[in-house]
Amino acid sequence: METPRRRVLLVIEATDLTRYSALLESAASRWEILTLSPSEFLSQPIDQEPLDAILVAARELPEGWLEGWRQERRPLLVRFSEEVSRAHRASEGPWDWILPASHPWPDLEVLLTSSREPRPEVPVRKVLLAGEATVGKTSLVMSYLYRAFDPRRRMTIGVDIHICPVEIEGMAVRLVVWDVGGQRRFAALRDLFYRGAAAGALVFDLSNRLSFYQLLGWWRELRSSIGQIPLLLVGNKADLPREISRPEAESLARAWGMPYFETSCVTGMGIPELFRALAAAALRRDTSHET
Ligand SMILES: Nc1nc2c(ncn2[C@@H]2O[C@H](COP(=O)(O)OP(=O)(O)OP(=O)(O)O)[C@@H](O)[C@H]2O)c(=O)[nH]1
Ligand SMILES: [Mg+2]
Repeated sequence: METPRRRVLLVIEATDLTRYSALLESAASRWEILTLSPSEFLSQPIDQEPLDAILVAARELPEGWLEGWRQERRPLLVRFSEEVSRAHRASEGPWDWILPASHPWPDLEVLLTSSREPRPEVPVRKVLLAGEATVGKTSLVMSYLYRAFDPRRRMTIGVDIHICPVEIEGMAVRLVVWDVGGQRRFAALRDLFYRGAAAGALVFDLSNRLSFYQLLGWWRELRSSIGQIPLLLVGNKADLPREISRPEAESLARAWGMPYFETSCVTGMGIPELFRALAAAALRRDTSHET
C-alpha cells in the first residue's frame, strides 16, 4: 500500500532557504512542503489541514510559538540544530527530535515514512555519589551539568539532589543523583539516602591517599545498606599531583569487581564518560532485576 503524501511545514529564515534548495526540490516529489519564515508562521495559523510534521530550521522563535497549533493530531515537532552532529530524540521541551542542521534529510526521511509512535517515557534512575568529604562529588555534578569548575568549597549538608540528563547510544535517561555529604556527622542519615538507588559511584581524591584508604568504609556502608547494586570506582582530581597511581586504583577496582574511571573537574576529563557509565549501570541493574 502506498503511504499517503506527508504534509510538512518548514519554518525557516528566507536567507537560509538557498542552503536547502536542492534538497527541498528532491523532497518535494514525495512530500508536500510548505515553507514559512518565523514571522509568517506566527501571523498566519494554518489550522485547516493537518500537518504531519513541523520542522524548525529558524534559530529563534518567540516563546509560546506552539500555542496556535492545537490540531487534533499533534504533528511531529522537529528542530534543526547546528549543535548536534547526529539525530536524537529530545528529552526536554516541545521537540520530538533534534536533527543536525547540516544534514537533516536522511533521518527525516525515516521519521516521516515510519509510523508515528508516541514519545517514549524517559527512564528515570536514582544513583549515588559517595566518598569522603572534599573528594569532589558535588564538583563532578557541577562540572557535568554546567561544564564549569568553581574552586570555592561548599560542603554538602546531608544530601544534594541533582537531575542529570544523560544520553547513551541515542537514548535519553534522566539520572536523579543523590550526592551525599561525606562528613562523618551525616553518616546516620545516609542509610535513608541510599534506598532505591540503581547504581552508585565511590569517589576518592587521587591527590589524597587517605581518601583512598577510606573507601573501604564507604564500600562496606553501601553494600550493607543497599546490597549488590552496580558500583563504579572514581579517582577524581587527576589534574593535581598524585598520591595514588592508576595501577594501584585499578587493582582495588578489580578486587571489588568495579570499572574504574579517572576524572578532573578542572579539565572536565572523564566526566561525560562517568555519567554515561552510571546511567548504563543503572539501566542494566533494572533489567537484570526484572528477569
Ligand atoms: N584541583 C581540583 N580540585 C577539585 C576537583 N574536584 C573538586 N575540587 C575541589 O575540591 C573541593 C571539594 O569539592 P566538593 O565538590 O565540594 O567535594 P564533596 O565531595 O562534594 O564534599 P562534601 O560535600 O563535603 O562531601 C572544592 O574546593 C573543589 O573546588 C578536581 O577535579 N580538581
Ligand atoms: Mg558535596
